[in-house]
Amino acid sequence: MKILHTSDWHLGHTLYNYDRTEEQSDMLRQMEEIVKEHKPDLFLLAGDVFHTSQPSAAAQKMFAEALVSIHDANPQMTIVAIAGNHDSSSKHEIFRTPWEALKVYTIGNLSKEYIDNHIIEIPGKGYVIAVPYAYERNIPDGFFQLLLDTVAERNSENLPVIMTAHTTVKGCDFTGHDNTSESTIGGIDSIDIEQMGNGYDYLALGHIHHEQFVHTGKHNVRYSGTPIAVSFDENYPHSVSIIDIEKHGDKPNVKKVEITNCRPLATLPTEGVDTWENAKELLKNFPNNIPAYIRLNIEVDGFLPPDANAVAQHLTEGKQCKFCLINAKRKETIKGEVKTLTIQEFQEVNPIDIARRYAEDRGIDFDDELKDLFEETIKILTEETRSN
Ligand SMILES: [Mn+2]
Repeated sequence: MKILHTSDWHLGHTLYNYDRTEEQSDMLRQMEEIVKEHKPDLFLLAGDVFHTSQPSAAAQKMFAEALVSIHDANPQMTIVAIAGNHDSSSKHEIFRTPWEALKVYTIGNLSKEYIDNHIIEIPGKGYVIAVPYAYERNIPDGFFQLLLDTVAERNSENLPVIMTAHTTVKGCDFTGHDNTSESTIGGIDSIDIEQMGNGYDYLALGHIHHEQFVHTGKHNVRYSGTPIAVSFDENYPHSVSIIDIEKHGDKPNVKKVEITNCRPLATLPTEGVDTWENAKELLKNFPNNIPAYIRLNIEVDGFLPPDANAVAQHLTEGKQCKFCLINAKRKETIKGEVKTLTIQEFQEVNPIDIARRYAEDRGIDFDDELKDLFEETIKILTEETRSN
């Protein structure tokens, strides 16, 4: 069985108000080409199809058309797409029934009563267990194992068993994600890999944007990562994963197929920080004909000139690149703690750290109990913000 594993398309994403339709369409075209060339039996999209739970009509159209094109590129292939934390679980399932006519399975809701909603059999090829993103407390204990056991009972032919989920597993590399702490990322609690049960041959994960294997000693748990960068800090190569598994119990063979971004996210200078004066030079000298998004990493003594953004914007006029932001770090911040933060710095600080600063400023002891209360509050707020 051959599988194409991808995740976190974030369709409809805008980067500093720039529409990314062109790049996302180009990425989808590459996806189609890869399917044509590799002819997988199964195409897995492990969540975060859209960037928001209220995607625009244009973004939804782009997704629907991409699914049809990807299906047409290899009509006998099964497509499974689960909802991620960015997606609306109920909207993800609206067209579940008509899509099935094209062997496309869109799984958005967690269905405890009817677990067959999560099991897709590909006759003669294998089984897919698809669990969309859900709040951890809504996932019954042993749910993954129950699904795996159900499949094990049916799997008389010893076919490969593939599981897909959108979650954070402990011990991952979070490069490129904002506001991360050891235990949560993007408002999702990290879980131990053991909680995902035993009996799958390959576990295709979504949520973490940096492609990686999760260390289990078996090389069969993997994040495919984003096909194109969602943020400037995702400055690593992007790809989809192609997996080959002969039969149940075999070690999967995994390779990456790189995806290129027709408008890459570039940071100037490429490493470290520079002064505002030097950064202006770098921007001025940036080639006219390279389409890119630009972020400037600047070190400042006090504060940046108030017109810095306008100046940077002006320097890119006539060029194909698009100026996005200045990431200004003050020397004191680089060295250590400061009392006042720039808006930029404020946005980058973890909410818990803001709470700690506030408490310390007022002479309140920010102990573990207070920290837990804050984390709980943030969790509730995050859940409430995610509308279905
Ligand atoms: Mn994502």
